[in-house]
Amino acid sequence: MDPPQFIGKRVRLAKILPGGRSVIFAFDHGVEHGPQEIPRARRDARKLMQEIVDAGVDAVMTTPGIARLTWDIWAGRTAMIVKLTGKTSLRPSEDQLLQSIIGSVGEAAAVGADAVAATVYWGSPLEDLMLERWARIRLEAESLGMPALQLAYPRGPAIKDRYAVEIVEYGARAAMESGADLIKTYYTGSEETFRRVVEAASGIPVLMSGGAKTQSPLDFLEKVYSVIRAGGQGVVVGRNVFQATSIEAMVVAIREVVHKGVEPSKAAELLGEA
Ligand code: FBP
Repeated sequence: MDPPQFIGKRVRLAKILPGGRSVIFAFDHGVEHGPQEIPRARRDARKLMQEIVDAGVDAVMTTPGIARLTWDIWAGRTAMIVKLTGKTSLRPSEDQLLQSIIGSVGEAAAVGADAVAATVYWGSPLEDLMLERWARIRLEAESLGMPALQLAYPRGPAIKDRYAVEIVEYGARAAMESGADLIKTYYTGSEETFRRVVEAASGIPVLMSGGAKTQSPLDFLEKVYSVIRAGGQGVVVGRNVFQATSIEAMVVAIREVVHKGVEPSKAAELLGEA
C-alpha cells in the first residue's frame, strides 16, 4: 500500500484541481501591495472571502491571518492554500528580493489547509536563503501529506525581462526540480511560449499568475485560454477578479475557459461588458 503522506498529497491535489484544472483566488495583496490595491467596498477580508467563495473558485491562496479570520466562510466550500512567505512593498528596494516567513506548516495544517505556498525569487541575490526556506517548508508539508505550491518568480539584478520565455521556463524547471507540487508563474505572452514553460515543468501542474488588471476582461480571458491550450492547469488570480465590476461574473467566465475550454469571446458574453 502507498505511504499515507503520498496518499494525502494526492487527495489534497484532487481537491485543489478538480478534474485536473483549477481557478485559484490569490488573496495576499494586503501584504504584498497594500490594502489600497483592493477596492474600498471590498476591503473587509471576511466580506471579500464570502464573495469569492460564493462565486465558486476551486481554491483560495491566502495569508495565515486571513485563513484564520475567515475559516467559517471557506470551510467545506473551497480548498485552502496557506501562503507562508510574504513581504510588503514598503521595504527598501534593496530588501525587495526576499520574502519573510509569516506562518508555519503546522499552523496551516492546524487550520485545515489543503496545501501550503511559498515564493522563490529565482535569480535573487538571496536565492540561497529562499531555497533553504522553501526546502524546509515543502519537506515539512510533505511529511503531513500536504502539497506545496511554489510561486516561482524569476527576478534579480541579472534578469532583464522577467517575462521572457527563457527566464520563465527556467524558473518553472527550477521549481519542479526543487520539489514543487504546483507551480505558479508568469504568463509569457503567447500559447507557443507558454507551452515551453509547461514542458519544462515535465508534468508538474503549471498555473498562470494573474498579473495587473488587463484593459478589458476579454484580454484576461484570452491569456487564460492560451495557458489552457498550452497545457497549463489554470490560474492563480487576484486583481483581475477583485478589481472586476462583478466578481461573480468574472469567476464564472474564467471557470468556463479553464474547466470547459470555452473560447474567450464566448466566455466574455457572460460579463456583458467585454
Ligand atoms: P495577481 O493576479 O493580482 O497578480 O495576484 C497574483 C500574485 O502573485 C499575488 O499572489 C501577489 O500578491 C502578487 O501577484 C505579487 O505581485 P508582484 O508580482 O507585484 O510581486
